[in-house]
Amino acid sequence: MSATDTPLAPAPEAGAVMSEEELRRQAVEVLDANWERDHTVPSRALYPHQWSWDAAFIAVGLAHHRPERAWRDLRSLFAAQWYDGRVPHIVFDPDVSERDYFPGPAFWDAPASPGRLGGLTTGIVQPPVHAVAARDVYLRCLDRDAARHELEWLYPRLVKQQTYLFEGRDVAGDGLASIVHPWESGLDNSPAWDNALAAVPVDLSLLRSHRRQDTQVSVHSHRPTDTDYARYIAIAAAYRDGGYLDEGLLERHPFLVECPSFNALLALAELALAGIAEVIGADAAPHRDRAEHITKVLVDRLFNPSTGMFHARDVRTGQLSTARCVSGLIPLVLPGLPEAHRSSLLEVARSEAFGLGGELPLPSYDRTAPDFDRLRYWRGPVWINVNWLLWQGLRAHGHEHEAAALRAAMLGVIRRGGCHEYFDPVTGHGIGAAAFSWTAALALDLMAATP
Ligand code: 2M8
Repeated sequence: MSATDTPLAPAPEAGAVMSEEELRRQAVEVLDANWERDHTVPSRALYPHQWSWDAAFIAVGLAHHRPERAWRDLRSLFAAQWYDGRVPHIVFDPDVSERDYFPGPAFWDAPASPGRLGGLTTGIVQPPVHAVAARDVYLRCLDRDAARHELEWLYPRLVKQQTYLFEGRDVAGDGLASIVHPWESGLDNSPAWDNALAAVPVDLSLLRSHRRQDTQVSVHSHRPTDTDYARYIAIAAAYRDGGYLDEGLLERHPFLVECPSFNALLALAELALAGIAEVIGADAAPHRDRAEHITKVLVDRLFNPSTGMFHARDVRTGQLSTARCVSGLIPLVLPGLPEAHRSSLLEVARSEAFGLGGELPLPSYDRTAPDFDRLRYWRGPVWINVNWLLWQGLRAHGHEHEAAALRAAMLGVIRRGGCHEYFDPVTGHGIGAAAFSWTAALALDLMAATP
């Protein structure tokens, strides 16, 4: 395999722009090629298993193409849910060799029954965007009876997922969920974790005993540094060696952070669950109450009036990060966000740091920061999933004009570069894996929406 995934459709000529029809064909081709038995892989070479939040974004796109696969993907993921409610961040495909992805099942050594229901998995989680996806897929399905049946299967599992997060992971006891690993945020090497990570000792010898696989199939300078990776391995090993238990984490775990994006999505999931509850005849009120409560705590604990946006909080020190990351704008997805906070986030989003309204989608990190890195993964590049979430937020708050501009900017980079994993925030060129599932899926969703 080459350095990145081989594009499936012929790459457009330099400077060429695909028509929406051509993009639709490419997106469908990517999703079909990445379908594996009962789930979609994010990318064949780089990520050959099923990832949790990827599965949700992918389901949103599959709803436009193969709705039965959207439900299948979500079912496969939730079939691997642990008894305590956690939905693992990766469900490993037993047919993929341990050598093809690190850290694989042998490293995670997830407990056998009764700790989990089935399947080889990791023991950490990712942002809970699945209820939002399930509601979206339901709304797209023409066969409402069949879709309601799927929601009836998913609902208790989604509720368990939420309960695990807001009870099991409320490490600080303040009503917000903590992440125990940067991978749980989905924004792996975001500068949001730099302060908290600085306290984790770096043991580079871990990279001799555990060989990185990502840098074999991707460009090293785009991926997290070896220093970061050594820390990732140490933190994951610490959680694993503690039996994946969440009691007493504050006393023993080296990385505990409250992420504004993770918690905003936790609240948004409650709103989606309220909608699902109405469809299947369950009680929607507790979900709305919980969404309101999480939104309030988020505003009280993670908003910094001097930067006008949200920041990650290191639970071990109580300090808010000073980094201005796109995760700090994601609470815009919440319809119940107070007016002052909504307008403050918009101001930051429109500023030079993020450039909402410009030709390119928002970068993952403040463009004006001295350590802004246009190529390195979540430290600058444009990602379609977070922009898609912001687009939803803009629409929820009635900012139709800016939502339309952001939609055009997202489709613009994908039509020029193809369904890449991420995009250069200066040139808009596609980088990372070339046939990346969530970009393909969300492109289908964006094209189906009214501008
Ligand atoms: C990236 O994360 C994985 C670890 O989970 C990796 O770098 O190997 C992130 O972009 C994450 O958000 C995403 O879910 C995953 C698969 O696309 O890749």
